[in-house]
Amino acid sequence: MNRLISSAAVAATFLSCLPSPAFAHMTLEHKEANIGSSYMAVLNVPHGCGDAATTALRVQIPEGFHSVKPMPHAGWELKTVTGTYAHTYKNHGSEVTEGVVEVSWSGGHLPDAHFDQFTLRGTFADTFSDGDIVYFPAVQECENGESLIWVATADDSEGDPAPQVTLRTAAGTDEHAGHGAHAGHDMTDEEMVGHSYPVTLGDLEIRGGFARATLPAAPVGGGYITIVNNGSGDDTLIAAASDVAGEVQLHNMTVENDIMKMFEMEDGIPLLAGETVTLAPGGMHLMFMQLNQPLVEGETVTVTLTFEQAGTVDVVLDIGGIGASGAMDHSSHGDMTSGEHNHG
Ligand SMILES: [Cu+2]
Repeated sequence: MNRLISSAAVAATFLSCLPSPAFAHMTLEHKEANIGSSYMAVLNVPHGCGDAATTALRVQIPEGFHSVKPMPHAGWELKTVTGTYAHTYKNHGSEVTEGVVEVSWSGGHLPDAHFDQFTLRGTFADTFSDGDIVYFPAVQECENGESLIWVATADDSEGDPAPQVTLRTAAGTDEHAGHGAHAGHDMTDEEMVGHSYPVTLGDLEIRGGFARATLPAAPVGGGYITIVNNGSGDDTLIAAASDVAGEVQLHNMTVENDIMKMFEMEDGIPLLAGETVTLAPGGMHLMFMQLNQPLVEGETVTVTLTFEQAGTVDVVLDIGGIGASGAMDHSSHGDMTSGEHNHG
């Protein structure tokens, strides 16, 4: 009944689910940075994929780290992706609304026996709070076609840990402790709530929709929703579709012998009367196959869901960070005491 997904592309994306030997992780050389100051992000690449040499490194720039300039690396092709920031930042008095959101170095050859550092410079916005941890999700590609996916954050155990830096209030500027720290956000209530809204279709209520951002050229992505069946009869989510993907499949994950496997739920997702079903990272998910565009943090993706009984409805999913763990990422805007700036 359930068919294991064997696509190499999918396997590569979820390689990080495999238990890895006690390798050193990709880290940032400088573990702390000052809020409102420039920071030299030096990424340590400690090893290849097994014995295979590293041939590319892609790094996603976290929201709030603006005015980014990468350092070229001899023998590697440097590329950047620019985009609009989720917020407006101040840099030496002028407003910054867009900039580099992703950096890649490719076409190089770093043998497993060697070690290297890749560097970019930027500025942490003064909207951060003392103790915030900021992640630089990264994907390391190797000559054997394998990838190491360094995207896991503190509240999300999927994948290998993303390189991280802890932010500190620069000496002598205590204003960040107060509400003034948020002055740069310019957030309205609507923006905090996000674009995703509950949708009612017959007896079904669909809410909490979000997707995870993908790296450019990533073939697949994941989407998540919560479905409440308020009716007295059972229903089944039987299909999903989206303009951004050639196909959207209904997936689940299981762990067999410590290996996480993903499979298609070919009979659909059962929605029993009176029950709530949550699609969430690590479990059931909407799988965007053959993505024809990257899922960009801060944007939305519309998914058409088809139910056996209730019919068809469109839902809007907010696109969170590459390691987003839920639509609740939005609520953290109002509570900057949470450790992570995950500006959805
Ligand atoms: Cu999947």
